[in-house]
Amino acid sequence: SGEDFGYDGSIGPSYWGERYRECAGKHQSPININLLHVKQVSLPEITFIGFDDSIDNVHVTNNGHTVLIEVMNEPHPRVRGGPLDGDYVFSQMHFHWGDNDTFGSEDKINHRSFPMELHMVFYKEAYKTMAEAVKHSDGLTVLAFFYELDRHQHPAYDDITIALANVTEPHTSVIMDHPFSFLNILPYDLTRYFTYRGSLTTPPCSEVVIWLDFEQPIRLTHEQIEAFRELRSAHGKITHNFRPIQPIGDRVVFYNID
Ligand code: 1SD
Ligand code: ZN
Repeated sequence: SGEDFGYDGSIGPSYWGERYRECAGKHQSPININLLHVKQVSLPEITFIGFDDSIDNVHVTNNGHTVLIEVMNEPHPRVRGGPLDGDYVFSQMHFHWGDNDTFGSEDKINHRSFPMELHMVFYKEAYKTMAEAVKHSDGLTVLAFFYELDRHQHPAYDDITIALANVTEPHTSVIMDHPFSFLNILPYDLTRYFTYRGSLTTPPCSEVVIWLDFEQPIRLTHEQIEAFRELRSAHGKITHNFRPIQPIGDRVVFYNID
């Protein structure tokens, strides 16, 4: 169908540029981060607002490409500081994964893939809406977190796993049974991250994203990651939903450490 994109065959990433001009742009995401080429910086501290709140009425949706976690109640969590100018308001979070645990992340570090990646998407408050923000080069920030394997279950992910089992069919949605806290699902160290200018990793691939890739991975078991691979699109199981890396071109990746 007309608006559709996918990760395989004639609707796969190498064809996105034909229908969506920006997907063939020069500042696309994801990228490989080469640690030999990053520029070390010490940016202002990031402030995470509402990340430790207990949030009710959180919706979990299978949109046919990934699983989206959305906050219905106001005020939404927000971020400021680091490389950001002004406040950015939470829009949604979602995940990218691969067929098995050896790949699935979008960005890579020294060509290393991680089995899964979390994207927390925020729009710049000054632009008022997501629709307006995506028209500006500093319109969005995405906080990206990598996953790695652990033998111990991460208890904060139990509620997500339960929700996943109830949204295996595309275009289905559930409300989480328990309050949800952003901080609980994130790694401990939020001070070390890479940041660069890039794009949405899905069509229309708009070059409007200030990416922040946190260095410390989140640790889940193989079984916890498997739960994501049970989700279905209109074409069958969503076994993988990551875009391959794109040329870095003239861009610089900054590495923030205190
Ligand atoms: O893939 C998501 C897409 O679903 C949508 O959330 C978009 C923001 O409107 O962002 C991309 S991504 O670049 O965060 N992968
Ligand atoms: Zn994403």
